[in-house]
Amino acid sequence: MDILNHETIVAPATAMGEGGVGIIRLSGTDAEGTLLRFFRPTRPVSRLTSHRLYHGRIYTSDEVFLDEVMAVVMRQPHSYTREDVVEIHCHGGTLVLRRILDLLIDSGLRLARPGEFTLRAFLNGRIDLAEAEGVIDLIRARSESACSVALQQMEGGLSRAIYRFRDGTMNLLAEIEAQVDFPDEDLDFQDQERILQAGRALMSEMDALLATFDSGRVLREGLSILILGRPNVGKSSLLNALLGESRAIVTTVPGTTRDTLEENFVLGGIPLRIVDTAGVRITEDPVEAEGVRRARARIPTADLILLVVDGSLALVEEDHEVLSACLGRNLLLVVNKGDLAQTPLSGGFADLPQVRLSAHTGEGLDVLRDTIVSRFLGNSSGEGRESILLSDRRHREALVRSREALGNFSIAVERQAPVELLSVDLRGALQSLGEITGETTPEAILDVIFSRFCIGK
Ligand SMILES: Nc1nc2c(ncn2[C@@H]2O[C@H](COP(=O)(O)OP(=O)(O)OP(=O)(O)O)[C@@H](O)[C@H]2O)c(=O)[nH]1
Ligand SMILES: [Mg+2]
Repeated sequence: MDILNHETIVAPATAMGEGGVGIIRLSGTDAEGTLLRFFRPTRPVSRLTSHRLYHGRIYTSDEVFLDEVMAVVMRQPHSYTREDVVEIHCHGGTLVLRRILDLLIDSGLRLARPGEFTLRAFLNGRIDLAEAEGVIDLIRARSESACSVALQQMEGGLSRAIYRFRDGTMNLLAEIEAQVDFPDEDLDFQDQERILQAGRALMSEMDALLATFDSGRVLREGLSILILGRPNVGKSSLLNALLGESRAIVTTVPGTTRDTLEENFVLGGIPLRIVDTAGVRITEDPVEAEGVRRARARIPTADLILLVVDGSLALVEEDHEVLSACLGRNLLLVVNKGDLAQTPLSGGFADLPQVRLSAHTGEGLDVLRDTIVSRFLGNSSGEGRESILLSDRRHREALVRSREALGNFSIAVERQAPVELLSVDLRGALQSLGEITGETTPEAILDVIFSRFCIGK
């Protein structure tokens, strides 16, 4: 990506499809001039006032009428990109949008790349990188809690924490560098203690933020849950009970489910993808065998496996086979059919973490829901969360590196290493923190981050 280009860009800002209104957005020095070439305000004015919506019509240079629209100019720096931005609010039809877009591109504007408006907002210093990433997370969010996490980040919550770490590290660096002027003197004992204490305080704040990553990741990325078990134990019934609708076919015939079946829903603020599978058994039927293969293939990537058994029957060889296929994975035993007389669990099953329920009556489902949520979020559910969470792997890695550099710094201070060496670790810590907020992020990584955005954002 040519990161410092000043071309004026254009893109649809709303999804291309049918809708009440479709918005086309322009950004750059030619944005207003281009609008004025094709837009005729209903009430002629000598100059458009910034941030005011004008009613009018769009005509091509050959006087072809394209649409009745509302248009607004937002002059820099008070705009999303900090450049001159124009929005044309058209009727929301694919062809209407396409014809106006083509007109603007033919007149010399360039179609924006994914995320290019937000990239410009970042490059022009209106938002930092973590805030820009919050924007895309907000658009992609699949649960209320994921929305809250993204909003926090977009509004600078995470950035403020990172800037606090940066300021703390810079203060340490200033102290150390003041010593460089007196190279023959070591840090005296009092200086050393004070610096160590400040370093420790900083590291424990970092640790506290790092500790939020597991919850943050789960809320942002969601979880994949696999329902596994031998035929007829009630896997599809469990899926239906969790969804509250009759999604999967349930019959008394073992081997009913042939393929994997996926559904999304939200539990305690966590976006979940839950997968029902074919009952695991050895079978001659090629369709069912393929289903079993697909079920097994999901085991390595599931965040949680719900291993379902029929509590009314003694366990059989097939149940043990399923268990051994998911050993070492995050596993929860679901003992189903609790409405029938129960048979005690045997073998290794009795010791597994388990929930007893009835997919028929719904008894025990709440316990299952709570167990799933608390396994991933601890006791606090994701709903109504206000505190700042670290949710992005890239941010976490950078913060871990920064924390390590501070750890090395503390050790070096304790060992009374030469002051010149101490500043190396501190600079490393600052470099890593800057990668989160974008000051020191390599261009190639910026490319990857912004290419995840949609066009027009
Ligand atoms: N009594 C009772 N019967 C249940 C319960 N859950 C499921 N069943 C019955 O068990 C049979 C099998 O249920 P399914 O949900 O199709 O089982 P499955 O594990 O998906 O079976 P396959 O798709 O063949 O692997 C059906 O007759 C269900 O009505 C329950 O909680 N109590
Ligand atoms: Mg089934």
